[in-house]
Amino acid sequence: MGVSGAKEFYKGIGQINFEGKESDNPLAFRYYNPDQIVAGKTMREHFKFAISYWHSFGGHGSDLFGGGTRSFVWDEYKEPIRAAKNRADAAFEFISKMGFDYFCFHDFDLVQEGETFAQSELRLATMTDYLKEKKNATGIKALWGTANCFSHPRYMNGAATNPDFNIVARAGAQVKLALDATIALDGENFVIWGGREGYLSLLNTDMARELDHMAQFLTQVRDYGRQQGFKGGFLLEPKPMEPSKHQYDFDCATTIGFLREYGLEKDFKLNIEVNHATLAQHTFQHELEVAAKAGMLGSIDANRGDYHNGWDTAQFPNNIQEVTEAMLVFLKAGGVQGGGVNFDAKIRRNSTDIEDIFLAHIGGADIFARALLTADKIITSSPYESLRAQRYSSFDTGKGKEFEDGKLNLTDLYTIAKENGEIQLQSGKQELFENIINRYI
Ligand code: XLS
Ligand code: NI
Repeated sequence: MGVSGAKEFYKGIGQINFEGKESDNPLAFRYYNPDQIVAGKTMREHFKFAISYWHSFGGHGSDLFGGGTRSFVWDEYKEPIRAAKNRADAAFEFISKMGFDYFCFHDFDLVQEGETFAQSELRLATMTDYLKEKKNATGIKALWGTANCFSHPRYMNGAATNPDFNIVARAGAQVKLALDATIALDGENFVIWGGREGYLSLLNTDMARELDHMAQFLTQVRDYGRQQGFKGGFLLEPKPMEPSKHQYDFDCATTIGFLREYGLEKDFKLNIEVNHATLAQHTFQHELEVAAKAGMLGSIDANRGDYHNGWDTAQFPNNIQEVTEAMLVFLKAGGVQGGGVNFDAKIRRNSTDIEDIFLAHIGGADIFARALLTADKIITSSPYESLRAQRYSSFDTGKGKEFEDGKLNLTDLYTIAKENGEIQLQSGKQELFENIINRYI
């Protein structure tokens, strides 16, 4: 089958367009207007929305208690390359119909892993060429690539942190090929998610040695990529647990500390996922803020968790409060550095209509767009910013300013406090801040 994709997979669904918030059409954007300018950039540029290849074209809906509920037309061929090309055709059709510009992939989302390493290498090379043609024909780009170093049984004790060197080497080989594919596809970033880089039990784990190995591994990945001319960002994706009991990239603060300890902070940034943040007992906006402060806000994996479940449900985003607060941080940070917003989200197991995947992405894009518009209004026309600044105004002049400038020692603080006498309480005004957010939503 040619690159143009002779076959139509999403029959009966046309181009998804912006129709405005009064539209009754469920297959239209109500807030996401790609060319609309907000805070100096178009929405398209702010978000760089990406489709995740694995959930959207590989997720059949299986869970711990049952198999898949969706059978994809593009899986009709048993022969792996034919099936993979079919899947790529479906992916590019879907992304084009959504009007998005990007996709994200694992090596073995593109094609089924082979029986041997050599066979996998060949398959991957074939599919990279095929995707390159499709990319050139459509202009749809790779936001990031990554290697799946967690599904195969060989990685049950970890990949880069496996206690068996031969597995570490195998992971290295796999990452090399995934990075080669990403570079060949002009991928803008390379992600590493360490789903099994951690432990199931600390009793059988030499944590210090494993962390050293992980750093050594990432250093070699970085050096190889740069030698091959890769200029994009390397991104670590924090997640505290699942599938491991404990994962080393627990949250943003932990991951930043790790990167700095091993001198990797110049090349690596973070890919922040909403449901991973909440699994770590943080909010999404907290994680964005931590990364932004460190200059490491690289990219976003958009989804949401469930208030009542403690696991990674990876639902499509639809919590306007959460995303609006996140967009406040996003706008103030000047957006993400080099990355975008990848929908690392899956439709529910009982969502089995062909249109459901469209509805999910439309909802996700609309929530981000609406939140961006709201956050921009809050910043530009509400008292939010000035109220917050006001809380710190005692540091703007006088002794407070001297403290910030490092000109006061502990004895100076003692003298000032003694002279001050009793201090008047200053309200935190939390409810006022909350009301302002709600007013603009
Ligand atoms: C899983 C992760 C995964 C990464 C890519 O929890 O979010 O999907 O984004 O390996
Ligand atoms: Ni993710």
